[in-house]
Amino acid sequence: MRLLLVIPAFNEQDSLGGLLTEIKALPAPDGVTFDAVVVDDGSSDRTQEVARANGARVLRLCRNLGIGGAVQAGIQLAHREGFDAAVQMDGDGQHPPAELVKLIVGLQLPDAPDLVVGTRYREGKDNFRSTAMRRLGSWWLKAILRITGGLKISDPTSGFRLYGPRALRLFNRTYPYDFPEPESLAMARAAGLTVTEVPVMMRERQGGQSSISGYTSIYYMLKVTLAVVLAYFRTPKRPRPEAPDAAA
Ligand SMILES: Nc1nc2c(ncn2[C@@H]2O[C@H](COP(=O)(O)OP(=O)(O)OP(=O)(O)O)[C@@H](O)[C@H]2O)c(=O)[nH]1
Ligand SMILES: [Mg+2]
Repeated sequence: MRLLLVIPAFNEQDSLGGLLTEIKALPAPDGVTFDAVVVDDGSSDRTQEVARANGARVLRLCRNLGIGGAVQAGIQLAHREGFDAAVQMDGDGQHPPAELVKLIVGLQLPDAPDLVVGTRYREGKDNFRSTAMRRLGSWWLKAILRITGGLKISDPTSGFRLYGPRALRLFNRTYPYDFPEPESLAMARAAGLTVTEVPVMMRERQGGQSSISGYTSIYYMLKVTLAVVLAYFRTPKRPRPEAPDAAA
């Protein structure tokens, strides 16, 4: 199985080197080979140089497309070059490469899910501290996804995710522009894809600055809520089989 690691990075010069070093040191699981691509669309720091210096392939877009455009560019690359799957992971180091294997494991099962979300909230004890506002936002999105699409995902904003072949085909064509994670889950559901989750460890961003703060988070909640509800109306009204838990 050929896997492409898609790493969106916007001004992540402080974290990217460490992340890519960890990826290089990672033993590939049996039957899996992986390549990494850093998608940089207009960083004003040394993100691109750091990526190249650490041996990563760099997809440099001519203008800033936001996180959704960056991720979709990586997905389109995976699709065009015939990769079997892609894993999205943040360039800020929040997603430990050692956890990757937990996402991959389900793909090799006969009833492989189309999309596997790494969740930070299902490790028994919570392995990740986030602010009360973010937790509230996550709770709300979780509820909306459940009510509208019947999706049971405990970490709807997680950007640590695996896209199988059908998800690559879908998101090659269309992917949300900004704050894409919850909306893309609703889109996957609407398109009849199976979505599952596995518990993973996450950590704090290793440097740089978050793209979500202050007023953007209010816009985020409104926009994503509307988008998820609208995706529901596009959903064909027929029952869908549940995906097996990839951790099982
Ligand atoms: N290429 C590209 N990457 C982006 C853009 N916006 C954000 N990213 C990257 O997408 C990843 C996720 O963005 P973050 O700002 O860390 O969002 P987050 O992880 O939800 O927020 P924190 O928990 O505060 O880190 C990071 O690696 C960013 O560098 C963008 O416009 N273009
Ligand atoms: Mg982050």
